[in-house]
Amino acid sequence: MRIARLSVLLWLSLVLSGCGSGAAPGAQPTGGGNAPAQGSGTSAGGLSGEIPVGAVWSLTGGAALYGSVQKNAADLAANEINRSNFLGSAKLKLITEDDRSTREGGIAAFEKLLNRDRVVAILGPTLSNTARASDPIAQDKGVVVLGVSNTADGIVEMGDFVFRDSLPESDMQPNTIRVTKDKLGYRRVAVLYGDDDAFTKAGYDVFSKALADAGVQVVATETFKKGDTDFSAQLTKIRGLNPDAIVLSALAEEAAGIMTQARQLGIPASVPFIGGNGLNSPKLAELAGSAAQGAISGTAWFIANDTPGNAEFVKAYRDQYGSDPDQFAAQAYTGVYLLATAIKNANSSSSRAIRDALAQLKDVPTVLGTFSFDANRNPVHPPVVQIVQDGKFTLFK
Ligand code: 1QQ
Repeated sequence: MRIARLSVLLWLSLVLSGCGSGAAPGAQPTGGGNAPAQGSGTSAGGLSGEIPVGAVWSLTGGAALYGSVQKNAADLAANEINRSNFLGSAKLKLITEDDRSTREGGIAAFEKLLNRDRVVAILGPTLSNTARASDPIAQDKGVVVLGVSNTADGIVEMGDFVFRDSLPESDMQPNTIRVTKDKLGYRRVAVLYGDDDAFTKAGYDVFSKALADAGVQVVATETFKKGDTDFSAQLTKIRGLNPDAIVLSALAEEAAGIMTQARQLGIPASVPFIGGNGLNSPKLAELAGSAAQGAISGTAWFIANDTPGNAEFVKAYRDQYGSDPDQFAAQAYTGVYLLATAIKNANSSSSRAIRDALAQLKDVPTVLGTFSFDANRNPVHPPVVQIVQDGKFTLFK
C-alpha cells in the first residue's frame, strides 16, 4: 500500500517534470495537442523573425503572361509590408516557385514549399487547372492556400484551408451577359471554349447557363485545346452561321490567336468577342493588336477604380516595373495584404490560426474594394465589364 502510493507519487513527479511517459529530457512542448505541424517556427501569441510564405506562379509556359505580373505585385506588397513594420518586428519571407503552367509543376512546387521550406501559407497557383491538383496537398497538411486568380468551380470546395480573393466566373459572367446584352442587343451567338482546362471549361458552363437565362440563342458550340494555334476550322464554321457575337472562354494566348484569325477570315469587327477572366491581361491586346479591338470581358478590378489605396498601388507598380498593373496584379497584391492582415490579427504564424483569422476577415480596405470572404471562403465584391479600345481596357458603358 505504502509502496504503491510512493510509486504513484514518483510517477506523478516524473510526469510533471516532463520526464515521464516517454518524453525525452529537454523535449519541447508541442504547443497544444492538435496544432498543425506546420508554422510552429514562431510561437503562438507573438510574431517575430521571418514568416515563410510560398508563392506559386506560372512564370514559364502558357500562363506566364499572368504569373509574371502576379510575382511583381506580390513582391511589391511584401516589400511594403516589411518596410512599414506592418507585422511589428516580424517579416514576411516570400518564397516563389514556378509551376510552369502545369499541374505537375504545381504539385512539385507545393511539395517543396510544404516539406522543405515549411511555409505557413501558399499564394497561388496561377491557374485553376493547377490548383485542382496542388491545393489538396496543402489542405491535407493543414496549410492555408490563398488563390488570387483561380476562378473555376471546385476550388474552395477542396477544403477549409483553401481561400481565394479572385471572383469566380459564376459571379462574374452572368453580369457580363446581362450588361452586354442590354447594350448590344445580340440574339444569336457562337460559343468557343477550351475543353481541356478547368477555367476555360468552367467559363463555358457559366456562360451557357447565363445565355440560356437571358434567352440568347447559341448557334454553334466549338472547342479547342491548350496550345492550339490553328482555329480556322472552328472560325470558318462560325463565320458561316453569321452570329451577332462570339462568346469565348479562353486563356489570353489562345484568345489572341483566335481573335487574330477571326478577323483574317473575315468575321467583321462588328461581331464582338465576349469573354471571361482569361481576357483580362493587357497582353491580349499586345498579342492580337487591332484584332483585340472591342473585346469585352468581365473583370474584378479596373485600373481607374476609386478603391482604397488603388491610386497609390498603380503608381507604386508603375514606378517599380515601368508598366501598368492589371487585374491579376491587383488580386495578387491584395492577397499578400489579406494574408498579412490575418497573421497580424491572429498574432500567430500557425497555419490553423491564420486560417481562422482569414475566415473572419470582414470589410478590409483593399484595392479590389472593401473586402470580405463569404462563408465558403470566396470573395464578396461586385464585378465590372471592360472593353479593349485602342489597345487599352476601358469601362464598358
Ligand atoms: C483560372 C483563371 C485564369 C485566367 C488565371 C490566370 O481565371 O485559371 O482560374
